[in-house]
Amino acid sequence: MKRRAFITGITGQTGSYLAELLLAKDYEVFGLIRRTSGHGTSRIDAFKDRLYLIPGDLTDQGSISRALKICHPDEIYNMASQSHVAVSFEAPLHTADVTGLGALRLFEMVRQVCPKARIYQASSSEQFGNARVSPQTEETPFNPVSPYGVAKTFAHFCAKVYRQAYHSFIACGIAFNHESPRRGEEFVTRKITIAVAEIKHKLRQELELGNLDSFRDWSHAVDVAHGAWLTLQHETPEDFIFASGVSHSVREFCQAAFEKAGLNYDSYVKINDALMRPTEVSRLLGNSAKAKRLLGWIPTVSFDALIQEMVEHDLASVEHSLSSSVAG
Ligand code: NDP
Ligand code: GDR
Repeated sequence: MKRRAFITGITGQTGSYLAELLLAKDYEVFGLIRRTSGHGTSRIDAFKDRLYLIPGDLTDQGSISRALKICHPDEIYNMASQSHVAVSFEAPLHTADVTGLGALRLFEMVRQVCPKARIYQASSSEQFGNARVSPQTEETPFNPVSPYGVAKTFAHFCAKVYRQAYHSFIACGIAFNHESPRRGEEFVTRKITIAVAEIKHKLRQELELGNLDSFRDWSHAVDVAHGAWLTLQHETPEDFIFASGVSHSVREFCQAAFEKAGLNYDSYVKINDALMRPTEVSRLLGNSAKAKRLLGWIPTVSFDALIQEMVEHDLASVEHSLSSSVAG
């Protein structure tokens, strides 16, 4: 019998890559999908006919329970969240409800409906906040500085409590920033690569950014999706760091992305103070030694190759829309 996986956040960046990976491994893939007024499935449209999509929402406990009863999963990947850190300052209660309580609702419904299922919880390097230790490992204390970071830390500790109290199989992947051509357009890397493509084609003249001097440890979302799957194949539910082990500033990302298109970022980037956050995580660097040792996880895409792929993708999509508008 085929293994069954249930993915929350299947329409998001990492959930969509994970769905493809699981289909390639011959799983039956179910996904929780929430109702929106628009067409929110662009990342999974190419393989949507091979998925089973169940309407629901992490804020609606009944819909989670219903979905679990429909799909009887062996593995559950909780990728859904209000995942934008800056937005979490504007909508802290919503963020707590989806990202924090939403995870707990899922853990509790799984305990009641299908207690043998294995759960992957998408934890985040934002939980470290301004960590006092570098690089960060699974043992580094959490010190979150945003409503998003607090909500993810709440979910992470709930996972731990359910493991201890009920022997639930809930494993947490503490992922550092991961990007791709499917990254949401409001995150800094994608905002930059789209701007590079539009500036190159003279559709605009500048890019407004906030803090250029924060450092992030960037990987490819495909590698993190692979790490999530490996996490649930391990015999015991544990925490694993998924990171590249190299940290770069937003400025360095910007410089490299503009250079890929033969441009100098300094001529186009303007600082807008309104894009600064009330509190900022200034530097993150992850140590994935445990994931490498116990799971055999290896990040396959370098910082440079990631930027190259994103810039090429966004240049191609601008060129495509320009040629369609000429043809039309
Ligand atoms: P995205 O923001 O791209 O995707 C978020 C997903 O959650 C979307 O499918 C979205 O659905 C869904 N979602 C949002 N609110 C709800 C809700 N109330 N009920 C059900 N589904 C909901 O995130 P990523 O794919 O980049 O990240 C995946 C997970 O990993 C997230 O939990 C994120 O917080 C975490 N994470 C991400 C990192 C990164 O760098 N990308 C690093 C560390 C952790 P819709 O399409 O309808 O909006
Ligand atoms: P982050 O990612 O907050 O690390 O959270 P984001 O890309 O939003 O910001 C990275 C850094 O860039 C700075 N920055 C800007 N950010 C955005 N979004 N827009 C701007 O215009 C801008 N200018 C500068 C930010 O201040 C920050 O320092 C991501 C999310 O995917 C989370 O869900 C995930 O948990 C963490 O990564 C790990």
